[in-house]
Amino acid sequence: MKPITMHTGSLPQIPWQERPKNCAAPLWRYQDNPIIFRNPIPGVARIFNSAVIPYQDAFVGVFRGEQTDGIPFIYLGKSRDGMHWEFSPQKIRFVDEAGNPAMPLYAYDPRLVLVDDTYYVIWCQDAYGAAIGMAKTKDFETFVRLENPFLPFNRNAVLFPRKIHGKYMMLSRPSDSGHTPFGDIFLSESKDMEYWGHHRHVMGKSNRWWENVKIGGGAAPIETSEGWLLFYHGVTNTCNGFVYSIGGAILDLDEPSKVKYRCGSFLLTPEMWYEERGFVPNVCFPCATLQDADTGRIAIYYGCADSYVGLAFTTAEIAVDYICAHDAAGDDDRCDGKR
Ligand code: BMA
Repeated sequence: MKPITMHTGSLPQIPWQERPKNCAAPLWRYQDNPIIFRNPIPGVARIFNSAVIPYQDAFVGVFRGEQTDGIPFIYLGKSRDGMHWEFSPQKIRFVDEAGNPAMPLYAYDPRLVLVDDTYYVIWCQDAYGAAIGMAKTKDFETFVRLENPFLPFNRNAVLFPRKIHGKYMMLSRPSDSGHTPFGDIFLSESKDMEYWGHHRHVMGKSNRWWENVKIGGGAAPIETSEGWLLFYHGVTNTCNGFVYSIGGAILDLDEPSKVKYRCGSFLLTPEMWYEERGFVPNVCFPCATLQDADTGRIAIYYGCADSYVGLAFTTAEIAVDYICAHDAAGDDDRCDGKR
């Protein structure tokens, strides 16, 4: 195995379970999945596609809560161990810079990323069609809205955890306003977290069955000695609808629009009851990771069948080795994505 290091902090309390004996897969599921079931709080039918982060010796998270009226919003959760969660009964109240309410019409698929000393929440919302919303917080009590970074239609915006060459970096997936039947991952940069430009193509759908319809960024990229380790989702179509699998790629550290390695095989695909059965069957949708640089451990949080939250594990070595060993990156992936 290559000596892969993660340029992230120590997290000795990371949720963890050893790889089962005889497991050849690069990701293995937590044996007590799902960690969040249906009807988690009054008025919320399902929590899934959610993101967590370490905070003050414990964990916090932003959770997609599908209300009983069918409208998704984001709820705050707290946990001591990253597996058992308590949710605020009220949706997160976003405000503007003056402290006035600034709620989106709806909000779903949140990501949560710490850059410098500020936590950013990025989600999908309505802005005359599906688009990206953003807010910042330092204390998980006050959430201040930022300008929407991109024009509609767009989904799956994922912020990098540090600036590169002095610029904030964000992945996104231009789309349509429905159940988008296409989609590639793009990279945009910003000097101030307000104006985004220098858009680059990172990678597109492929001719491999599990990601031949569309792809989208998942968890915030993890900085490793080999490059930015990205867990993303890849989608195929069947006579019974879309199937969402988890894929993996490694992006160039200095120029992340260049893909160094891209795994030709999925890392995880729906096969457990909570992934195959639910409100939308056959969905594994990664939105966050936790990682411990000391041990190389990675815990991946993923939405299951638009109904539950699941946890899967890997290590930096196992994930990077698997992606490199099954590399299928083409010229279109390796180039800088500028045309
Ligand atoms: C996508 C998003 C996700 C969802 C997935 C499967 O378009 O809306 O939130 O998990 O579809 O339904």
